[in-house]
Amino acid sequence: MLKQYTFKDLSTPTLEALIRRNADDTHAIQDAVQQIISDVRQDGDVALRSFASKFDKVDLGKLYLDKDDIEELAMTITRDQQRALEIAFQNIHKFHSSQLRRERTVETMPGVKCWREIRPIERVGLYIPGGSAVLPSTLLMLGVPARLAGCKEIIVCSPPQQSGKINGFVAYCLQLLKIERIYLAGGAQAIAAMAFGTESIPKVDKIFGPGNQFVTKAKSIVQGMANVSIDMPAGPSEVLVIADETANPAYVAADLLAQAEHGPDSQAVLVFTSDPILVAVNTKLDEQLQILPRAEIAKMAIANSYAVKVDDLQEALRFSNQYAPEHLILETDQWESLTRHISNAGSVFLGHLTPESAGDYASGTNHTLPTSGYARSYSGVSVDSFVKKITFQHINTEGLSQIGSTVEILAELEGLHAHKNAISVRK
Ligand code: HSO
Ligand code: ZN
Repeated sequence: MLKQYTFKDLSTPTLEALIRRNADDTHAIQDAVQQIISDVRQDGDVALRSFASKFDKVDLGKLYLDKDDIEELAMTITRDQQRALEIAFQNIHKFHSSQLRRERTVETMPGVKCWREIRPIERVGLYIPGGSAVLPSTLLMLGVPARLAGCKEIIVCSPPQQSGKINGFVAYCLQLLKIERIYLAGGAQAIAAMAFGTESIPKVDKIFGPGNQFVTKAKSIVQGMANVSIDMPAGPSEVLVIADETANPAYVAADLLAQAEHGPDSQAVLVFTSDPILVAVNTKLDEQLQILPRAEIAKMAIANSYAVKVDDLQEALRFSNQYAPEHLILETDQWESLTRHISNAGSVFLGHLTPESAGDYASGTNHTLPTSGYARSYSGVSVDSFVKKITFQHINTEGLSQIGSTVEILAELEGLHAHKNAISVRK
């Protein structure tokens, strides 16, 4: 059963508390992660081996698997499974290919030309979560745009299984992406390794990938220390479903549970327009939970979730825009007229037949998205995340005479005479 609130009865502090998530008020996560980071910085591979034995219950020699191991593991999956991964790969590739557009040169004044050129980030680090669910789909979501961008070195880290290997699905995705090595490191320690480098794992320029609260915290800490940047805070996953009388309660419940099964700290929020919807969704939640293999995890996430009653769809969007969900699903016939009112969301799923699962795996959009309210200011991962755009300019004789006095006056008013002289000396 979802806890229930009514939007118009919420006081400002209650509303703020409701939309706040993963706050780590006690700094428990921060402290644990700081320790892991300093251990990896200090002891490199030795620390990684000891974390693998503590967290992943495996004693590792070599901290990576190469082409031959990957090939062998990839052969363990069925042809149907390979085919499904190939279709997902192709759709993600098709959608992301459209993102690399060249911009035109702009002549801001006669003889003054400015433009931008795209360059790949040279070394990128991709984090593929393991833990209770291994997510080969995440490797496709990060690897495809990294390849399209033309990144020279793609470092992949994922926690090892107890066998000291990775699963066959991840191995097959590595093959699709033509990546020949995977490093066996998980959690905050993998993030620290990619940020600072160890004997085995190269330091990267930018770290990508979703993870639990530890991974997300590690990303935010290292980006301030190691001359490394990150894609975004992509922490525990969340969904907000808006449902009106036209919604099918079984679909709504299924979408909430698809989110809830990710982890106990996931959040699934239902925004509904009349009481019978909530009653029906709660019934379907109970029914579907009974046959869900990950019911225990999903139940914990549902306990960490809630439902909000609104007067109408406009009010639903007011709440949703404040919550800024990672995923937003509009389960209403009215979805078309609503989209222009969406101002904060990572990825949006429209109508009754568009579950988030489609985007999680195979429709083509990226599933690495901002969580915890960061959709207010961040976009999801795309090819853009893997490139820099460098500005260029060229000024000719005419341009210098056009722009010269403007720059001289501005330099003078800022009291920066060397700046002024860099123009004057050329005239
Ligand atoms: N919902 C997750 C992505 C995912 N789901 C991977 C299944 N596998 C974060 O967007
Ligand atoms: Zn998912």
